[in-house]
Amino acid sequence: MSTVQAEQGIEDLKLNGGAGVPPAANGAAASNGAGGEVEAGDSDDDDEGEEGAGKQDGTEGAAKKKKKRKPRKKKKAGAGAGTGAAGGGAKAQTGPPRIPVAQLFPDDSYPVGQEMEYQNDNAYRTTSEEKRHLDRLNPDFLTEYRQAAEVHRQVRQYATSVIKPGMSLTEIAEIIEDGTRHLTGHMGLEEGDNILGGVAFPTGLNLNHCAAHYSPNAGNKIVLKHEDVMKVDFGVHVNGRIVDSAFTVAFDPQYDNLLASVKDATNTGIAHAGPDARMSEIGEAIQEAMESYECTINGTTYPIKAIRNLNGHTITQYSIHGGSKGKSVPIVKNSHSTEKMEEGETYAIETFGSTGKGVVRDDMETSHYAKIADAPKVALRVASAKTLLRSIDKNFGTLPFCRRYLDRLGHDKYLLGLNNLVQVGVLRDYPPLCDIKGSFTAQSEHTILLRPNVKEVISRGDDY
Ligand code: HZT
Ligand code: MN
Ligand code: MN
Repeated sequence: MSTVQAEQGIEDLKLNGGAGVPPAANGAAASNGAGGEVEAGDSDDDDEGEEGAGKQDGTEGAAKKKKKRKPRKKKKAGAGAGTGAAGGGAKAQTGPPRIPVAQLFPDDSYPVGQEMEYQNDNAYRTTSEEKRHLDRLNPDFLTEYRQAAEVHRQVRQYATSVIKPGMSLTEIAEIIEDGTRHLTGHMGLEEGDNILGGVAFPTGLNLNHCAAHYSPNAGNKIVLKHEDVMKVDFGVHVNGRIVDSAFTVAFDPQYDNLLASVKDATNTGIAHAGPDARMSEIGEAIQEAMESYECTINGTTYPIKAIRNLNGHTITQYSIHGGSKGKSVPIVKNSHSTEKMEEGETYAIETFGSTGKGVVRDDMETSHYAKIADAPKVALRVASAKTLLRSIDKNFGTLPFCRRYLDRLGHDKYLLGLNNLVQVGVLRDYPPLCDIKGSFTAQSEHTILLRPNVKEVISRGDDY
């Protein structure tokens, strides 16, 4: 048990307390069922960062001017109302989180995410009887997504409250993963349990110039420092319905604008998403929002660049990247993509900002792996590879996993077998992705559902 857990013991935490409505949730209504919708054209205070990154209408004072590098068009489609998810009436969770959300929300009454009306060409969808009918056909998968999202909110609320300089990355990852296991009710130690629900992919804990896919392996002694900027990216699934959402933690206020830039960029991407939306236009809007910020760190002012080789992505059941026909959501313009979004799809809208080159490359030791869904069946000649693959099939299927999850299942000396599975094309490795040393990166990510008549930001909370 971690020091933090030992010190805190099990005490009641009031979840998502009603008072904590963030600026982004101005005008927010309740989350369950009615309410939560954004009025068409309600761009009031839409999607600005919590630190008051300033509006683009020329009303901001001189004090705020330094925060933005250049003005940008005021947005029309609001990512306006927050959800206040799990607000009034929700029963208390413990700290650390240990009560399955199924117990806290009887009869599958999980909070609805942030529902946003479609805009412009798609405005008809809001009232279309046909679209509203289609929307009623799908209650199971919606309930599963909402349950997974509620677990994500409760776990991140606890994690955010306890993450402090001095904690090891291993401790932080275990807090998040153990919280996810308890709240989904899937501890993942029995055959097949992980497939029913639980941890959807390894917890990414990416420091400073590293943007994605870093998770500690066994023996990792890295300790979080006051001056670190850490991207926390974790996934929760219920019956393969994956909620993929990430935020950035920093203790030094010098990073405030960097953090605000990615929140703004992600909310801009969400606002532009919808059936028939062009990927190229979403990428352009995201980049414009992100690159309107700059950030001064230790006396040097950096433009914030959108990381051009990182993307959002579709999500399908049990597939974090939407399988072989998966689509990418660019975060810069000039992406040659001619693709469009379509009704019924699920997207992870994620954006990354950097003070460095704005490009990532593979760096450091790999922790993340996943089966290649359409991999050819090959005869395995390494005994440990066979054993390992049987276990991967039973415990993860096509969900990504990391070395610590193999350790936890009791595997030992598996590295040769693991590398063999990568080498023969059964597994894909996902090495950490980092910008240049000395740079700082931030990330913001939400999962959204393009329902027939409304888009639902399933992972929205009163935090982000
Ligand atoms: C891969 C492995 C994992 C998907 C994005 C991502 C974390 O960069 C198409 C576009 C978990 C997720 C993924 F273990 N990746 N979201 N959250 N990483 S990705 C990708 O490989 S595939 C982007
Ligand atoms: Mn993610
Ligand atoms: Mn993602």
